[in-house]
Amino acid sequence: MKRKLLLSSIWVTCTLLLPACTNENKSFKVYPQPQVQQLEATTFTTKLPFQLKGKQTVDADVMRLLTETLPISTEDKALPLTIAPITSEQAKGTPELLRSGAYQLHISKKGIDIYTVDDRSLFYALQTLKQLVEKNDNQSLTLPIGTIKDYPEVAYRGTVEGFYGTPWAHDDRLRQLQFYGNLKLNTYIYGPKDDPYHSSPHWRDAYPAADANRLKELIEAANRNKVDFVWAIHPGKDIQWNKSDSVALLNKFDAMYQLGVRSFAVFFDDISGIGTDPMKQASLLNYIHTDFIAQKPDVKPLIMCPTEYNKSWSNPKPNTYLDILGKELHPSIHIMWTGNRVVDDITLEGLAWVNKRIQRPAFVWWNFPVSDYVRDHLLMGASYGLDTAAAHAMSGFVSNPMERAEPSKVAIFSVADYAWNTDQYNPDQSWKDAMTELMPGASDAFFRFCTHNSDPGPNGHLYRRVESVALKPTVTAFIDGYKTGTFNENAAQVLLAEFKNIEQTEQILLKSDPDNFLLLSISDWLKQFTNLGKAGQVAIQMSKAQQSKQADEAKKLHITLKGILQEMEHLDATCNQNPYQPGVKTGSLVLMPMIQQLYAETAVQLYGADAVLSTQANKLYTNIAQIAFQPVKQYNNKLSCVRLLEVIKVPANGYLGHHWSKDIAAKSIEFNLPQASWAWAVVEWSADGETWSEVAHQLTEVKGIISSIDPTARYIRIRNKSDKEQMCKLVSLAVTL
Ligand code: 14T
Repeated sequence: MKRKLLLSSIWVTCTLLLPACTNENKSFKVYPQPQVQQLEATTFTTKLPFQLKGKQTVDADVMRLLTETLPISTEDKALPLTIAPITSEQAKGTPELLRSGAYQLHISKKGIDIYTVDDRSLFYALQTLKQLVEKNDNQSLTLPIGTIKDYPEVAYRGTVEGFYGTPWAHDDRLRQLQFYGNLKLNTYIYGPKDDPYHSSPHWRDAYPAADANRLKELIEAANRNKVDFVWAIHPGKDIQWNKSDSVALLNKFDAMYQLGVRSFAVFFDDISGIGTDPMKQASLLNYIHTDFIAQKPDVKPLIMCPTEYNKSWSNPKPNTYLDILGKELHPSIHIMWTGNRVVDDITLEGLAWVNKRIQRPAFVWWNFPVSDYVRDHLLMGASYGLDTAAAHAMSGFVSNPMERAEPSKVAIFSVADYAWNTDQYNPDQSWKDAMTELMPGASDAFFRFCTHNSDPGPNGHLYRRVESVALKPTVTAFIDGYKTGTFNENAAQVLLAEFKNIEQTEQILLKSDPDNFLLLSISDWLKQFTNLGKAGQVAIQMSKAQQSKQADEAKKLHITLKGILQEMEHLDATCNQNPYQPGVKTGSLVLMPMIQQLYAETAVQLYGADAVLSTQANKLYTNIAQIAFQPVKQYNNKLSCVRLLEVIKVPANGYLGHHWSKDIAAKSIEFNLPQASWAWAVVEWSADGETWSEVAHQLTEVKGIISSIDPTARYIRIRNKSDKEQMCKLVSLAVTL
């Protein structure tokens, strides 16, 4: 109380003319974290406006940001805001201060000095200033005193909209671009796989007028936020390598240039056939470079995504694909790279390996938090697995996000932190900062949600994330106790409290900000999260009843739990019904497995072993390495698998199918393997996995339902009976029990 009074009296006397000083010792947080931040504990408060000095002409975007941040006036008493170029003297010892976007900001009671390299520097200095200025109720401003010296570690930072699935909505993109400007991200690569004018069949054709207008709006929004709008083309599925296609591509680029695009990319990912030829790719790209890019002084260097875009898919032999690109491609052309695998951590060793082959630093395409291979999950976890020593080994760093734009901001926030100030990057701190920034009114609740919605679940990329980390030891202790007949009361209390919080999370978040776009876009997962909280509480109570030999109470709670689990399955079967991984999963790494284990274990104790259906570690029954880790889904009495994007190579005698252990007969098997004909495939069943018989059917293609299956079958498979490798896609393969 005393302190407050004292402060306000100083304030009254000082704010009349001179800026006032207070000693509030607050920490001024700037995102992304500046390279050098030397701010004193003292702040000053002023009612005076600021007057531009030095560089007087600033562009409209900078002016807008400036007037949003400070009152600007030409009155004599106004404090000077001086803008000047960074001098070589200032950059002595820190040549990074001469990079595009670098700035130096100096705040004192006498005024503000900003030193810049280019327009982007000024824009970034003001973004920093905007985060530092505190606007008080009485029109005065409070500012810290000190200096910030800042520059980006990685030259190109941002996102690549490169996922499969519904492209981002126009409004989502506009919000993203503003977000990027705030976070000093300077790159947005436009390449949604499902835009037919980006890829086949229409890459040669001009956009319809309405689409072109929307793109123009996006380009303008990008410019306002000092973001390069990079327009990418994906011609490799049907390119003919003739003059007419080269001209078609240049014409398309020219049309995009007319719309305002000043940065271009060509993607050759996920194609097969003649499009993959590295010599042809290089000569087309060099032609684009010479006849288009180099002709236009305002166009940035070309970016390309290679066909072999990760180590696991690349030919390791010398003088093959990557070496050819390295040798042939004009040195200014950037080459993208996803890491050692399609979806993976980024390591210095991994980059060093590819850089040597492509003879330039790779432009990193980080496949996180993209979820197009696990569409029923949200990837809300921390952005870890990024080598803090790797910045010098990359020319750019862009994240491929989720089909849901708003929740992707959690990861994108950290991508900004990592790419701007790489060696000081702390994934956990950055993750928490993201939550505070994105959900200021309910960051604890948002943290709880993100903590339990991180892991993608089992997937073909073998990419996993930690989830529910803090709670995991408690979960393990509780389950271990339960299995050995001891009830861990302490663990139970901790879990009950957390599940109660989980149950309330949806409500807390929506109450804090009912119209929040991020929350609206994850509403199905928030609902499922509420169910998870309810199920968890009942599961613990049920376990307690069972262990204290209250069988009737345990049975009652077991039925209650069954009801909640059915509700969760219903939501999973009715919401987010995309054709790949339909459904809504939450807490799938730690919390749901715990609940399911308690549910199953209690069922065994109450009703005997036969009550539970278990599958082969929930993986496909297969001997094909490519799909060995594909998860099996179980919904009611149906075992199914996820639809895959890639072509499966089925070797001679290769098979894929299902195995279940419960003593129960299969009612039907349902499957769809396009590009396959019965010429090589045979459907077989077995009781023991050793002796196999053919399942009789009248189908003419590898698609359909077979209902008469021997009741003793516990294995079902489709096998390549030919002596050659065969190709097929996997749309569905399911057994109903
Ligand atoms: F271009 C690449 F760098 C890249 O990553 N391409 C795709 C990308 O668009 C997609 O979002 C990402 C994550 O699923 O992986 C690549 O797409 C794939 C990956 C596969 F393993 C498509 C088929 C695959 F089999």
